[in-house]
Amino acid sequence: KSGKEIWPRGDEKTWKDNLRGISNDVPKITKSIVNHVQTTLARQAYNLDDQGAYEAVALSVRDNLIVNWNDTQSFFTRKAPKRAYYLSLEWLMGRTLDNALLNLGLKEKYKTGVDKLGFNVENLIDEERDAGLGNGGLGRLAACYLDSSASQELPVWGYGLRYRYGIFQQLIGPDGSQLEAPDPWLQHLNAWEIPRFDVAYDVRFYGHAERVDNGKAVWSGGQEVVAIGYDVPIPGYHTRNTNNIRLWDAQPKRGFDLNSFNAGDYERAVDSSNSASNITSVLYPNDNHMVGKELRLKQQYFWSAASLADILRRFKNLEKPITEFPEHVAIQLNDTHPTLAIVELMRLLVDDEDLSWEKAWNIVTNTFFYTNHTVLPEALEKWPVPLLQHLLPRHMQIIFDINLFFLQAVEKKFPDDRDRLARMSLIQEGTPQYVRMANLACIGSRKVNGVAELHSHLVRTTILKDFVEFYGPSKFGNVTNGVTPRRWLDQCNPLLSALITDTLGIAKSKWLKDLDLLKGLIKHADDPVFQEKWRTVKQANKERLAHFVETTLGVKVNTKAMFDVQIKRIHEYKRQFLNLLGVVHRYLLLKSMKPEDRKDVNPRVVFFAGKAAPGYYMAKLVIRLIVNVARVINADKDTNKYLEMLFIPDYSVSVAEVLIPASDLSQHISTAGTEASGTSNMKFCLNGGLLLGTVDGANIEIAEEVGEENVFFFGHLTPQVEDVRHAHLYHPVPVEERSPALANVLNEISSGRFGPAPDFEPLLNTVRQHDYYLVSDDFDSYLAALELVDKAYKDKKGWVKKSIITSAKMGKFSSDRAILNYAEEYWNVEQYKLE
Ligand code: T68
Repeated sequence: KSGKEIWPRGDEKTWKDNLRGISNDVPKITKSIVNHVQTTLARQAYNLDDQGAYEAVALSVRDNLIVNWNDTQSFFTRKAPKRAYYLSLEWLMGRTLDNALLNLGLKEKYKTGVDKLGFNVENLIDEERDAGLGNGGLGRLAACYLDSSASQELPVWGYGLRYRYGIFQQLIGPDGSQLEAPDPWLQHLNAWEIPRFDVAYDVRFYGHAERVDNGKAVWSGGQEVVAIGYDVPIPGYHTRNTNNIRLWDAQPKRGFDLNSFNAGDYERAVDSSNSASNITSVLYPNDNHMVGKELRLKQQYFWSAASLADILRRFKNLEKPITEFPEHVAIQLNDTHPTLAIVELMRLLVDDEDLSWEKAWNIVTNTFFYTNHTVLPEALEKWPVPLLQHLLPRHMQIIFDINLFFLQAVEKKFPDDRDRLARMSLIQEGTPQYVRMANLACIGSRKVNGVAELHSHLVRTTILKDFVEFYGPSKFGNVTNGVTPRRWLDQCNPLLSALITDTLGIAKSKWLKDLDLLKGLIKHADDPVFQEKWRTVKQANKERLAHFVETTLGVKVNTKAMFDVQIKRIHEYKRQFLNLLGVVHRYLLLKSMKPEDRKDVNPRVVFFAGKAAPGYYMAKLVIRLIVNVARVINADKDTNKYLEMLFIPDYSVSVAEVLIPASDLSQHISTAGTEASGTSNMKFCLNGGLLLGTVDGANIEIAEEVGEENVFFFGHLTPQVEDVRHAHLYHPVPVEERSPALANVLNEISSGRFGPAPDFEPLLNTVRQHDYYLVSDDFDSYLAALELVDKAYKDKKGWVKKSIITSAKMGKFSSDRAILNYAEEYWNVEQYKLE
């Protein structure tokens, strides 16, 4: 505590002489790789394949990460700064090797070393399986934020679950339907985790809670499950600072269950393992949709409880009074999934630490921060009271108590307003009652934020309107999302990164950490030589994608065509169907043209990729229709020089890394007001792809930055959406009148021209009937926007200029800006340079 290091045991010199540092020259690198081949993997040079070589290289890089990780952790233990914890049920990490090599600054040396051993580093990088512990934007955002916190030298840890099955593998069946296969990613060696069998906490479920005095209770009985920590080191870019994500694995409590053994029921004693380890077996594959499964609630509590126990233990090592907890700890809730952590901290403080309710509530509401990621009603979490009561009886008591005190305060501020009380209550009345997790997260947090300006505005004026009136506006903020330029530019687009470095005339490590420096490209936007270099890079990335498509799908694509890309989870609100209908319209138009007139048409390849939740019927139908339409269009010799369409199966982070740098145009066309932010829109624009989108989410702020003249906007605006929906319901107008062009497209699909028409009718009817997502209302303006795109693309120089300017003005969307915003305005956490 004196600040001086006390050597714990043995001969200090012997220890220090034998501690290893980073393998930072080629001989050390090859030595370490060969060591791992020989001993860790027990393999030999003569039978080593690419997978084995990948594993040895990964283990060697892991050693370096661990050296930095250890130094970082002891540094922060000594400094004892305020720390922030990012609680996310999803971490969509993708691959690690390339990212770690780039962040450590060792890529070139490893390349040379690996070369000497007879392998190619890029091939080895391709051997790695993605860590797919997330569904989409929310999980990938968490991964970008940890990269940024490490790079910006912020003391931030992540907490999550170590699912044994990540997001499913998507296959396309013979009829074009999505099929799902499990992703047993841990059946291969995972070099990127460190098991911590000594970091273990018991987590209780079920049982009964008995109130004692002073509002306290004793919770006992039920089932106990052990949480074991697995640490995933997160290296910062060009810093030794290495942060941590701690993922919990569920294991049965292995004590000696005498009762079962005595009864001679060995099998049952062993069987308890099933239900315990089930908790971390699989990621729920739904995005933006609530599923009320008991196992999901168990996951949420298991993870919240283990993480809080770990955070509290670390705080207690500081030997500070518990009332100072919020001065040392900030906890960020990534959506409402970890909201039970609020209740768990109340339980720990009141029942275990003997604090009064008021003191405990004061600590809690100064510790937590809540980020909302959606305003879609079907995605807002609500848990049945009977289920919570059964699984977590003490927590249900605490929720009722929080609610009672809260509603008393509301009543005081707004007397005799029963409707308001009913809206703000944590409990939604009915049979059964439900607990509204967004309300709980809101009142249990210091601050609440949305993820883009428009979205934060919608949060304040719709789902949390009453809470803004109660607390005042200062509790409700905005932090527009960001993406890490390390992975989403330098790593996925090395050619563009090199061109940028060359053109800016500054070190890569500088602009990658201060992305506003990209503005230096603006003055070159009219330079024909630079334009040609920029165009050449895009072309090379298109060739790389074409090669990927050819080797994985066996399809050749025209790389001279415009590459038009829509890749994201398949969801009705994201309107992949609108894009598809637009493609069919284009196809019909091409078919109706004289062959000689087609020559003036811009050739286009339209790429789709994305997974549908396995139980989401309409989304799966969209995939099936895309695949069926693609088969017809691609086989049509009249038109396939001008129009091709592809569905790339099994979309993932590493597939995105090939698609994004190759896009000329990307589509972000959600119904206005539905996409909270979007983050792939940022990735495309950063890589010089232009944006075709609605006035929604972060599209709006992207346009503000890059200039409206450089994006293609269309469609109804957010304030109009409610009225249009109302009109659909009460004054329906047939689709033939709303959009004849659309009616024609729907009829062609109905005719069976693109496959089994009756199967697609339910999907077509979503547009013909209520059309909740306004596909018919936006169709004509969508076509008009596509025409503007065609016109702009014909002007090759004009297009390249737009591409350069777009990329140059994307500095705002670095996740470094976002994470520093959280650190300063929310957590009060400071940057610390590792000494
Ligand atoms: C996304 N949400 C938003 N949710 O849709 C997107 N949901 O606009 C935003 O950019 C992104 O979050 C980051 O803020 C999701 O990805 C989920 O994946 C999800 C998962 C489980 C339950 C609900």
